[in-house]
Amino acid sequence: MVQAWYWDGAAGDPRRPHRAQPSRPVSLEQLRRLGILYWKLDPDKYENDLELEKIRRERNYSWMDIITICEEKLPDYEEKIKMFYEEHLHLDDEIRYVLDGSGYFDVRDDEDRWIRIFVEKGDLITLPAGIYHRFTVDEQNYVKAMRLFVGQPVWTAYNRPADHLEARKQYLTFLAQSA
Ligand code: KMT
Ligand code: NI
Repeated sequence: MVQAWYWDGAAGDPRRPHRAQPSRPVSLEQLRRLGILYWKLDPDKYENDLELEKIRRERNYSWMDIITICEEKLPDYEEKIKMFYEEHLHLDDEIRYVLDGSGYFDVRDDEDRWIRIFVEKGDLITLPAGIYHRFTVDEQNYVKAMRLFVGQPVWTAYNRPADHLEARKQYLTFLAQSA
């Protein structure tokens, strides 16, 4: 089960859990209302997994690669880590399947509060186009993830504010309807 909670808003190392106190957990149902999709899969058989193939076929997640985020393996590590944690949106869904390690996706809820989603080995998560979000590794400093994409990937991140973009407007329309 995916673990998610409201972020505490405290300064300091983003790699720490930053759980609001008292804790305010967030359910899968709440995440779904924000347009976030989640599956739990067996990451040890990702190269030959019918369940994964089915999801990819049904949702047209045709493109994929694998990224390893750790200081030794990722070129320009510090710079990329900083970019991942800048609040931004994309024109397309951000789809990640965690094969090893773990980290945090922070997403804005419908009242602009940060929800922190802990993703670990076996978690496949889709953040909808137009949602403001950011990512950080946790204190393990290590995550290996499959990046999936509908068609040819476009990695452009639009840092906030990006409210003029059509993807943002469409997402806000979606939010209003799903409330
Ligand atoms: C991104 O775009 O934020 C990343 O690829 C990092 C997260 S991968 C679990
Ligand atoms: Ni992103």
